[in-house]
Amino acid sequence: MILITAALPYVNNVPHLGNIIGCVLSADAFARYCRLKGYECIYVCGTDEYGTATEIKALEEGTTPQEITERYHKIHKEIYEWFGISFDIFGRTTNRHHKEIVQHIFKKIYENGYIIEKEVEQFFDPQANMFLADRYIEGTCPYCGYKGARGDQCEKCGKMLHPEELIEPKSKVSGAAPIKKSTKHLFFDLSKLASALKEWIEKRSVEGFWSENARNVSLWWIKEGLKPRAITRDLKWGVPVPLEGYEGKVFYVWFDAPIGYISITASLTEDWEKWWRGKEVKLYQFMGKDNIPFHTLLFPGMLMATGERWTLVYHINTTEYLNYEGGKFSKSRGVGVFGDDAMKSGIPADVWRYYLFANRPEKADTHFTWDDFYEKTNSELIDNFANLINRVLTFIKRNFGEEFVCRAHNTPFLKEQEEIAKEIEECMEKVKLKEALHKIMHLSKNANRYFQERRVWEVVKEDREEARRIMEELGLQVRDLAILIHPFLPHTSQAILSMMGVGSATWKDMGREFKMRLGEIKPLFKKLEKKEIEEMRKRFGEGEEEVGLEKFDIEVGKIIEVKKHPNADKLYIEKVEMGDGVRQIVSGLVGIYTPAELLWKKVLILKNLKPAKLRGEISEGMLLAAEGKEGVEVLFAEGEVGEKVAVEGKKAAQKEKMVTIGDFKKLDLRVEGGKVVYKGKPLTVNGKEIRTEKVKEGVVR
Ligand code: B3M
Ligand code: ZN
Repeated sequence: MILITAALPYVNNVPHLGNIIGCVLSADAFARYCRLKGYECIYVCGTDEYGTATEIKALEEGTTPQEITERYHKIHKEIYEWFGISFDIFGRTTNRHHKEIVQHIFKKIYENGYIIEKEVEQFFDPQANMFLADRYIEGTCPYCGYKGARGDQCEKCGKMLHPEELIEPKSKVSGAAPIKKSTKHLFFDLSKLASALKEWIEKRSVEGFWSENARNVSLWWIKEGLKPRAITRDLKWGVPVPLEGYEGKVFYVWFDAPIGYISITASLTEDWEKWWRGKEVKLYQFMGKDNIPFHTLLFPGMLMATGERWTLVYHINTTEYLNYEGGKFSKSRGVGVFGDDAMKSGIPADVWRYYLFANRPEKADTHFTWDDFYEKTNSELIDNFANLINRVLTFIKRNFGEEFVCRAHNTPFLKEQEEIAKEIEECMEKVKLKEALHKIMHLSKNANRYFQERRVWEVVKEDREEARRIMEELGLQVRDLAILIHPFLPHTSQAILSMMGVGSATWKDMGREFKMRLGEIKPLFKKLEKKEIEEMRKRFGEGEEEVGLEKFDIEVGKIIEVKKHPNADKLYIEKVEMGDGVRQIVSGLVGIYTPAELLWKKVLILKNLKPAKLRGEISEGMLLAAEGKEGVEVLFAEGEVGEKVAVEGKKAAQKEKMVTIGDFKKLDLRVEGGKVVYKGKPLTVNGKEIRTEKVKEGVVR
């Protein structure tokens, strides 16, 4: 038995192409494959509806969370239907079974001693009479002076913040100044499960063929030490906490959301327990990479802590990000193709599906570009695949009539194709979707070549029986391709089968004799036109301009003086010797480094940053530091003062033009495996890579 889930999308936004391929579409291909194979399986998904984001959105729009969730649930459902996603159920976490199952699981965890209680101080909005999550507090950033900085992060300079650091903090809900108030919360003590989880992950990741990344990320979290996680919130919109003294509090959305998989299954069938508590079930879960720890640690940990028998994830399938024309999708800026746009595009769902699977971000981020979309659709999907179907069926009908029996012949051509079909099956079993699709296209290419090489249009004039035999092989191929392509392009698969008058076909039918009754043969797709693509490109935004390293003047400087800023607790004022003289830099390193740890050190300075006054002191540039889970680490450099950074031996060129913090953020310099990299390539000074000691993965800011 196979239980398939896709991450439950938050209910307060419209999914874009990247969201769609990341979860529901990928899981759909696998679910369709399982059904073709005759496996007993269900595919469960639904909207994730509780939590702060929904409650706040309702407040902002002057409506109720119920209304918001109704509206967005409908939007999601319509989009997925249009794409042909074959859920057995697309439910909601607000279903009538949810509360009971969430509370049951909580009670078990509580009884078994995994819950601790802590009194914490939290910001409270006295006017709206509610506690505030960090990101609902706004104020001025202490680092760059940006006025609309959020309590968790400054959008302008990208620094991680605590609400305490904001200057003149205000509640985003009412505008009132937040006050601190103490409140108690429940924490789920995952640390008690660390060794059980480690043992389970080590075993499960092998039998369930997890990606390297999913396994490593999960084990890394355990190695770093699992900490108790708050599982309650001071909110109204959620599942109530069934414990005395916790009236008015609800469960944190990441506690109740995964249980949504279970409660939505319960909404589908009374027999839900056979899926979630039975022995023979393999659970396949699809999601974006940022959801990994919730599905490999938190959710399995919760289920383990009940001491009851529950189905734990077998195979986890994750995707990286799909970018749009070199930038990010953004509904608010009108950039990128969202589900509702695709519906209105006039381009059929299967064309989108083909492109998304062919470009599925499996091991690294991939990019949606209109040029690539045009190219892949016209040359791969249409010239290769659709064209084969059309020429074979047309040829049969014209030369042999509407009724035609395709027999399996023992030829080298069919042998070779059979081998490829077997490889496709192996890929599908291991959920290697992109590779499987690639092989299907290969199969179709071979068939086109066979048609061409055998010159049937000539053979049919001299040796009708020989021509018939060749067309029987090719007819068989067309039917088999219709089966193989079904998980990816279900509408197209159906269209091919119905042109051949074949009611339905399953995986077992492949390679077997069948009879076709040809009806009207229509082209499967219409080619995309350059003009149409240009219009789409304009309509959906050009994407963001790429910001290259050459715009940034980064060089080695030596700190020759450090003192504390007279009016800011977090800031130092440094004098730095650069290639062209000494300049003053202000940086927020108090509490992270002592002055002695900085003095006389060589560091990297972004020189052509627009000078800014920070609390009255001028800063002529920025001292670069890495920021990651481990904290903040200054990038110390080994080169000579005045030496520029380079990538692959190429030094950044231009100087004159000033850049902003925002430009620098877009550059996306990061730390990967303890090295500073730009687009995956190490940054060097004087031929030496720039390394970090503490921060192994993070961003440079
Ligand atoms: N709603 C996050 C997301 O959509 C979250 C997934 C829940 S899965 C149980 O990425
Ligand atoms: Zn800032």
